[in-house]
Amino acid sequence: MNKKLLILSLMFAFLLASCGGSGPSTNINVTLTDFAFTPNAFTVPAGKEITLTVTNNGVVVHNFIIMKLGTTAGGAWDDADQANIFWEEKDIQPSGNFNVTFTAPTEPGEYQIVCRTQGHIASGMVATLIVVADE
Ligand SMILES: [Cu+2]
Repeated sequence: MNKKLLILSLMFAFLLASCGGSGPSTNINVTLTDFAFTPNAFTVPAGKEITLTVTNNGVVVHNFIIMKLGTTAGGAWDDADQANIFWEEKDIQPSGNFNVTFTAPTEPGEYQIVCRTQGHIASGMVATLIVVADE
């Protein structure tokens, strides 16, 4: 009985350890749906090459746009937001699944990620890129 309990608590501790780590990664895996990024926060090391793996499980075209530090696209995408793009992967087709790389911002901070297709920001297609100093 005690042994079983010990094994169970060891398994639980292992589960916690394997799920809990949300340290910076140079890999981002994101699933796009109508209308969300899943997950909706990514932590990456500053200035490193990041591999973005995108799956669009929605039925419409989506975008993955990282805004410059200190800017957001607000409630809806408009032409003025164009100047505030740090990096973007545009026109991601439904059922698309691919990898692309980009260089993470060198300045630590929280960067907004949005989908600029009309109405998608308002529908919730917003995420956060958390850039941390590379140690
Ligand atoms: Cu979208």
